[in-house]
Amino acid sequence: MTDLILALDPTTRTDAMRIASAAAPHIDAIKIGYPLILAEGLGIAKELKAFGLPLIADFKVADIPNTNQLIAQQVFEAGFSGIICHGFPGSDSVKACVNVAHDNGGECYVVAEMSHPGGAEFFQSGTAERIARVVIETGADGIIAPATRPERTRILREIIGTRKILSPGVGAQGGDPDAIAGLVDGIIVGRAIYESNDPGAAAARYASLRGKRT
Ligand code: O7M
Repeated sequence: MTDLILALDPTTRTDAMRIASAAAPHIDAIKIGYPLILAEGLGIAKELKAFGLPLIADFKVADIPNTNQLIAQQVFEAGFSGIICHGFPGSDSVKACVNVAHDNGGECYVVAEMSHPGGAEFFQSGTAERIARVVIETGADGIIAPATRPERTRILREIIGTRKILSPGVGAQGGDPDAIAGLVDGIIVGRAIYESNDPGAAAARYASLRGKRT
């Protein structure tokens, strides 16, 4: 079964906890990043852990290896089970995040290609494919690849084999769960759940649409 990952990007603790609570029975993981953490602080991670779901830190870490390592250490000390970094800084920077993640029993995902229209500008000149190969070289756990362009995600799947693909862009960005769910290990859904009048029902609907990984 393809996982359903909630992108929890509201900017107040009250909204975040209300939405997480309603969605929790229907989702497999929660991803948070700058919107919520800059608004409410890193401590929100420990509160969200109470839902008993894997918690992924989406900081798209993109620095030199030493700084990446320092950031990743803070992430896992805060209670996260996964971290997302960028691949374009190079394999040594990715490896720094992978090492800290694995030392802490966690996972590291690398952004290979982004889902928005501008994501086609730089990632599609061979960069995404090179980043996918960095994932293999560094032992990272998988990639982030676009639900908005299943044809590109299919190409990246051929490079990364059985490593995981988590795929944002379903819902608000127009990605079709039917077109992507069979190709990936997890779909990431944000606004289509957290902006819904009934986030629990919206999460249940995406849970029923995500299908099986083929
Ligand atoms: O469903 P949305 O569009 O409201 O939210 C999508 C989430 O996925 C949001 O948290 C984005 O920051 C994130 N995301 C993308 O939308 N596109 C990408 O290419 C990559 C990510 C992401 O999660 O990167 C790790």
